[in-house]
Amino acid sequence: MPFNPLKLAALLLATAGWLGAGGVTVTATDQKNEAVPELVVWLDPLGAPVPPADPAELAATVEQFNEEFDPYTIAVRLGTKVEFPNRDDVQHHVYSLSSPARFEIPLHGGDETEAVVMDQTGHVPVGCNIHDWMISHIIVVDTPWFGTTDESGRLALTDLPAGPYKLTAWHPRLRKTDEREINLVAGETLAVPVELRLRPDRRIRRAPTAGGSRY
Ligand SMILES: [Cu+2]
Repeated sequence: MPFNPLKLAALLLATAGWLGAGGVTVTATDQKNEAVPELVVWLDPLGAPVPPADPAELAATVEQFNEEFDPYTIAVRLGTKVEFPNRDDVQHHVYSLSSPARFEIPLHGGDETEAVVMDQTGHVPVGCNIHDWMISHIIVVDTPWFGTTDESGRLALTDLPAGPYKLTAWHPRLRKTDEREINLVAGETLAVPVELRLRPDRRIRRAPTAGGSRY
């Protein structure tokens, strides 16, 4: 039989489709049917191993700017080195008393940076000893598939192997994580509406001189 490159290409495409990737789009709303931004979402494969991490991807940044942390919520993979650059000219004293990561780092400003490696999964709330209103939440997960919802409450994750997953959603105003099982089909994007009951926002408002609140 003569070699037919077109047939080979078709076969490869079919194989890729069979083994191929699916996606998920999360849309998060609260009890007032308003979009929920800054929701941390991650997918753990059920019955399949997670692919090993690329060391180059194990990096994240939580900066201090205008006397706030940015971002407010972030998911990182286990083993990620989180850098804390101080973009302000004032001093910050970044700390966490959490069990996955305990640290305390004085940062004098002018882009001074220190880093902490997140080597345990879980919730790492981060504060500043000097500015009580400053808070950030780092969620350390053992999967490469995670993110946070945008201003419209949406998050799209693509290129996941087809199969079953546990989808977990976390937000500082949730009483407990929201968990559900989903099944991803190759070549399809699954729409997952996530309806949440959020507690009132009890965050201490930031200094009036430093601009508006996020909520
Ligand atoms: Cu501070």
